[in-house]
Amino acid sequence: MPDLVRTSKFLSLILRHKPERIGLTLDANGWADVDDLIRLANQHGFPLTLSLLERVVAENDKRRFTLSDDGRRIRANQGHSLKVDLQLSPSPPPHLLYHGTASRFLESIRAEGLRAGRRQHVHLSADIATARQVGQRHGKPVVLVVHAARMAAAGHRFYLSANGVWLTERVPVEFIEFP
Ligand code: HQG
Repeated sequence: MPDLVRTSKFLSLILRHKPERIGLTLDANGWADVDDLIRLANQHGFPLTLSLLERVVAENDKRRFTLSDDGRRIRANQGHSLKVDLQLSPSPPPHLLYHGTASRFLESIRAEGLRAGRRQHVHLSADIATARQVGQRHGKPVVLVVHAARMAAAGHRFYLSANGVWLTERVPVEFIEFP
């Protein structure tokens, strides 16, 4: 696996799910100190350098991570299972958004709508192609249409992550259009 991909996967694990794996702590907003991260990663056998980290932030296909303006802190833009407050402001969503899932989940989604599961939010895409790629990770992809503007009118909040993923707490079944 190329270094950048391996580093991106490592950073996703540490900055979204398990910082304790290397003895790191994140602040309430999900930020980690860059020097601590590099030192602890190396202590735990992952060869991380500042230049590798900066390349992952700049070149990552989904722009998964952000460095603070002073370059001293880093966090994941979305996808956390840890309870962190990304301090995103609610944004009015487009009329329609899309959710990529796998066919084997459909029966359960029809019964209970879309749930965040172990993550903090349900992830929605602005375009069908992206949603299809997300669904493909889980099996035979299916793209669901989410009536986002109607949901917002009914009081549901939407957030746009720094890397363009739409987030909401849950999607009740009446707002989902199944293929
Ligand atoms: C499904 C990637 C049964 C849901 C992507 C999904 C995304 C249900 C799976 C980000 C359900 C959760 C997140 C219900 C939802 N019953 N299954 N009621 N409600 N599901 O991985 O959206 O590469 O936690 O459809 O680009 O697939 O990591 O979420 O299939 O933005 O940066 O439960 O991960 O980004 O799977 O993906 P996940 P996701 P990264």
